[in-house]
Amino acid sequence: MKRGGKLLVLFVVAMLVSSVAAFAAPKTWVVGFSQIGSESEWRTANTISVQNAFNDDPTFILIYSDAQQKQENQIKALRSFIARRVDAILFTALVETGYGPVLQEAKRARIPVVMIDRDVAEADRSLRLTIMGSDFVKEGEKAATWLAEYLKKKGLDDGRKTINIVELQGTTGSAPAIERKTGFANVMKNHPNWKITRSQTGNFTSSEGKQVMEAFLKADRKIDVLYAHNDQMALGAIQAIKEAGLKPGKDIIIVGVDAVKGAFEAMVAGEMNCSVECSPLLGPQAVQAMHDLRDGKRLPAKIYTIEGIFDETNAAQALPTRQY
Ligand code: GYE
Repeated sequence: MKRGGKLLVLFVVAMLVSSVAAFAAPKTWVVGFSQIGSESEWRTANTISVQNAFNDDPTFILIYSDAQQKQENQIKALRSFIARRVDAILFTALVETGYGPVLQEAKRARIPVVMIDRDVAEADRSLRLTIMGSDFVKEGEKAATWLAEYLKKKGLDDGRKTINIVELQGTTGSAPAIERKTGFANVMKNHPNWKITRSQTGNFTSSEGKQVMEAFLKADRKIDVLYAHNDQMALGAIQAIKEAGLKPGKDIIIVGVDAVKGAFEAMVAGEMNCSVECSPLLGPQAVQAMHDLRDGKRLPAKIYTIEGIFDETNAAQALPTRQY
């Protein structure tokens, strides 16, 4: 072949290769992420997990917005994502209700909304595509089931004597607070001698957990068990219990949720008894869901995280391998 002919063939091949590559390369997607704040170790780990996962994938640009525990800030953030015409929205709902209108706006703008961690209420679920995260009802059930076994093992529950339980609830109206309460109550039905003597929100924070526990202890020291909807509140409550001159983990059995490092340390120190795992490391599955969406795949209605449970018997062994 003449030199000119060879060059032409090479040129055509190069054009073909580059157009195939252009066709195969995914379009860069801009994803708006509306996070609720930084109320707990869990939340911090969750934010970092999502940011890292998106940073590691050059085909996505993540716009992060922190609502600082205010629903109106979240609604504003969602509206600004819609105005910027982002390709998709990742959304953690502070509370379950009140987002209907803004979700309608996203739907009208044809921007898919993927929930992460906290879902909206049933009535608004047709306005979002899917939810990825934990089964909070199951977590509440696991906490109560662990308690039943522990009381039995220690010979502390004869089925007749009243077991006085105080409950520190998460943020009022949030999915994990509602469902962790429901899950615990489901198992309590089998234990008519268990009684929730006091139940109040500590907003998922350590400082409010401490304050509310102080108030509980002032009102009445007959407390056998503390069930906290997250470890952060349990850790605050441990301080209050110590300051009241009682031994956390001994005088009062303490069950939390999340399995964050602080809870492991408290369990190893004998000051907390159990923590039900709730993984905040949702970043990789969020990126996966966005890939699937971009590729036109159908997402499942719910993407559950697989989780365990830890107590005094296995906390020390697991602690060195914990990532959050
Ligand atoms: O348990 C708590 C956080 O929504 C599952 O929020 C999350 C909860 C988590 O503040 O620590």
